[in-house]
Amino acid sequence: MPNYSALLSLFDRYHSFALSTHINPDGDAIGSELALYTFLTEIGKSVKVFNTDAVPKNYKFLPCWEIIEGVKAVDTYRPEVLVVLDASALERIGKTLSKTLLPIHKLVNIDHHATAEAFGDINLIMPSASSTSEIVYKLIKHYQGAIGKACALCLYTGLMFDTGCFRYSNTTAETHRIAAELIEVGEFAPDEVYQNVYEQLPVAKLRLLSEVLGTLQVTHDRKIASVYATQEMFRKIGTKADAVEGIVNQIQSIAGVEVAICVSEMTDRSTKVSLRSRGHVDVSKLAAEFKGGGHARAAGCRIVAPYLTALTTLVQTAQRYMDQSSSEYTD
Ligand SMILES: [Mn+2]
Repeated sequence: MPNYSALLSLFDRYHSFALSTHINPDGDAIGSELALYTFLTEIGKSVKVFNTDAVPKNYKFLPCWEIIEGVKAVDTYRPEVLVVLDASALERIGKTLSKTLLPIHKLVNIDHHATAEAFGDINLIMPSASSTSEIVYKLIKHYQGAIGKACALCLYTGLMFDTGCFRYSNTTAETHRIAAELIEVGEFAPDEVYQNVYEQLPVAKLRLLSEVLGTLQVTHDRKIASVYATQEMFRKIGTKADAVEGIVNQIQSIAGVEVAICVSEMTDRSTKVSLRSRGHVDVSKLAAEFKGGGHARAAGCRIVAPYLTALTTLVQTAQRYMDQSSSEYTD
């Protein structure tokens, strides 16, 4: 069992806390952050939350989202304790923030990524947890045994997001038990949470999806599927590169596909990469070859090369991993 006590003692010892999470925050990042914010505030702590990127529109139904501040708001503020959530490396909270947001006493790292670095004074890294929200849930339960109503909604949102709505392999009986408790305590409607998070797509996102799907290649015995998105597509449709998010999951849903790859051309001419695996290939290792990270079945990286060059390299690397995994398989 992980050691919660070192972290829990900080909740008693210190008064001022700052929280942060990774750039391009997702449901687990915002959910775990707001859950911890709500909890710490309720036990009488002074808490501030600073993120590099703004709260995405579809998380603005969560309680207290307005309290999240930007990089500039840090100024000379120094919390006693800084808690970094769901970020596999400190730099993932953003270059500026990782240099300006410094704790006086303790840096805490709460994460569930398999590739997580132990950059904190206290590290609560649990790769077996479905999400950072699940870790925060357990932490609060150890502290006081009860979850607050607002906190429950934030935790549920994180849990739902990181399990792909309870579809991914990180979904367990325990995940469902926690979800059930959160629904009871939070008194929210799960279908409304789903609608808030997933059914808020701008038309441009669907137009982009249609363009990106037009680039689909299914190769290597139909086991590797790949797509790309270009700056020209973003310009034509009038959207940003982050609209690509999630498209890789659609590619992964093709029958028989083991590895799905989605690359996006960035304005600095580098290439952003999203990877998915059905299980035989650990894509976090594949991503790590390009200084990226993530989970065995969902990972990402950034490659300094034009997108088509990056894509060719990635497909070759994925093939190598698949050859390795199939030889291990038959041994
Ligand atoms: Mn997460």
